[in-house]
Amino acid sequence: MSAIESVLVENRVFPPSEATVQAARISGMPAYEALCREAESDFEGFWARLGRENVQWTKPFTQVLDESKAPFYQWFADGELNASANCLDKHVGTPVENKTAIVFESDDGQVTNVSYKELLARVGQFANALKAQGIRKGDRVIVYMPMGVEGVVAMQACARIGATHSVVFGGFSAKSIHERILDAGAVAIITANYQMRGGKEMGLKVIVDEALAMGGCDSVKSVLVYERTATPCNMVAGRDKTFAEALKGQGTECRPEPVNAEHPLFILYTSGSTGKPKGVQHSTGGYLLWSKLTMDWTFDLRPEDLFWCTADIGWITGHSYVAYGPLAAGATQLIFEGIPTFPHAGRFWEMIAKHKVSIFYTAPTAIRSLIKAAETDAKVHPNNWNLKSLRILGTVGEPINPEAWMWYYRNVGGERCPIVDTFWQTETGGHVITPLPGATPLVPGSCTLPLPGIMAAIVDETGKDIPNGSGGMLVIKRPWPSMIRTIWGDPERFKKSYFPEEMGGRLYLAGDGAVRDAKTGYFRITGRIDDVLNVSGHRLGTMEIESALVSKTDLVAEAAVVGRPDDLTGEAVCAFVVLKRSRPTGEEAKQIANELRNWVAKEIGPIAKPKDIRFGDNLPKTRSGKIMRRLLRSIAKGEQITQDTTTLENPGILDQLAQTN
Ligand code: 6R9
Repeated sequence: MSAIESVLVENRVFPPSEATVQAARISGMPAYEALCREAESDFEGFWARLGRENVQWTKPFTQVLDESKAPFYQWFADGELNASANCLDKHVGTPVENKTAIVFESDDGQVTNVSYKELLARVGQFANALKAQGIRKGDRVIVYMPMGVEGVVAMQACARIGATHSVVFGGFSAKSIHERILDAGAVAIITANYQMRGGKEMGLKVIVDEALAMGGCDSVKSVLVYERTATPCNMVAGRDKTFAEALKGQGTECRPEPVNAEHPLFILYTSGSTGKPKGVQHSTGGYLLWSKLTMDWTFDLRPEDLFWCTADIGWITGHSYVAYGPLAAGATQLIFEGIPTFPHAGRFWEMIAKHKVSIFYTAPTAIRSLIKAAETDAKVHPNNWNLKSLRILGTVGEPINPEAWMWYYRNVGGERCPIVDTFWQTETGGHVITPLPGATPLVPGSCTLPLPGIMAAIVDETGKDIPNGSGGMLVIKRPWPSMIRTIWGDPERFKKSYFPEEMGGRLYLAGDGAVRDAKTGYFRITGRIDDVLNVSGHRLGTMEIESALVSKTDLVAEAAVVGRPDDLTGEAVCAFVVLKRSRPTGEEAKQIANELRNWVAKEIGPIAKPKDIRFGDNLPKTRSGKIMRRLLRSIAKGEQITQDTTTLENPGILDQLAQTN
């Protein structure tokens, strides 16, 4: 049974225990419903109240929502604040000041604690170093860093001086960095000499050098290099400085630069349905409000919690629930440098026990791979560790299949901890549809109900509501503070991608299919409806991988990429390739397939490597020359073709492509 089919027949319900309800911030469904009613009856009043209660403004806002330039919505537009001050300075003089902000565990298991006070000093000093490099409010700075305190310091320091950061995940290639430097017009890059993952030292600076050598990067004036390891790396005189050099002589006090609520806090690139990644631009005020408030609501954060979000700062989850949300909420959080399987696949459980983690937030793909590991090696099963400190579990990034949900619930949460299956996107800035641990009865595989103020719905392609029980497209009908503001440098694409005219131009189109339960109204996400794949919780555009393949011009004539279901990674990348030479078979096909995989890894990053590569003399096309992707999807799944193929230019090609190479 497919994951989606098994979700559709799911009927187990897990209500929160009475004790959990009693102790929760949002206590029981009536409290949730009251908040929803408040948002419905006085939308602006609701958000104004939350904006005042959760954010410190250097200049209070008087406007709440400005729709005059819709769909370019503005929130709290005349207010001023600083995001870093809201994460750090705010706690000075409160009990949080001396509390541990970050417990860092390195790849090799060394632990360092950083208090809020120390973090503030480090961010201040780094902010001064950035200013000394000539970096100013409004400048764009690329951050290409390993997981660790320094990455968070770099992001916070940018925010402190009003520079807009654009974090690039450490697994992305030189080409990807190059694209982002050009698109963002970055003036500086913050990176590390190496990163440590699974006991291996991997070069980061070398990839930055390669990106800068690709040309057109004159905007980049400086590169700051964190020396994560003692191994030297290439340094370019006049351009590159180590952190130690840059920080030398800099004081730890740096006045946070007040910025307008709509000032771009960051740009984060994500895959869309064309070849070019989209620079999702976020605001400061609305974004910060939601990352802080969802810490309180979705994770029901308490002062004594130890919060652990396993996401890398290179993804939106690492922005909202590592770099900003936990700090704004005054939490103590664990940051982990390494990978879940090193030195053994029980590392996560071991770390939860060692640090007494109480809130654990990870991706379904990690859970599935750890289930597999525990099934083959009893020594890494979670039951080898004491996980009693856990109070709340969460998932993010992709639909979780009920089997994995049940395993997580039983074996990690001891049937005691609510699981918050949080649906959201780079574009939404924070959670939008999710259970509340002290209110929502849970159904495995369902992200349940929208957060108060989030007007989620399911509609057809004209924007008309679809009754519960039938599938359609997920939309959000009203703006919300942490929503994407635009695509950096491409407002037209923003409008077309997210507020299509065919639907009236005012509904936010998420790009996911969904269905609501006929009785409960619970949402179930059925997956992307555009050309975006979700592989291990990472978004990949099929067009992006196709462009990477055809850019190997000496070999590839044509390529089409589709997804197919995969037990471990959710979806897997499947590429159909026509070569410029004759179609290879046997060993030779394997060898060329490997060559192409490595090529894609170099062009985009290892996460984009196609799992399957099939070669054909041609691709199935309509007479007008359109590639029939739905047929390719069926072939990729190994299904019998039952669709009508009479409009195909070359029906014979299907048999050839169906043969595995
Ligand atoms: C936060 C994040 C967004 C896409 C989204 C959807 C999928 C995320 C999900 C989920 C089902 C969940 N997705 N959370 N699908 N249930 N709880 O992952 O952002 O990288 O932009 O990906 O991920 O398809 O559209 P991002």
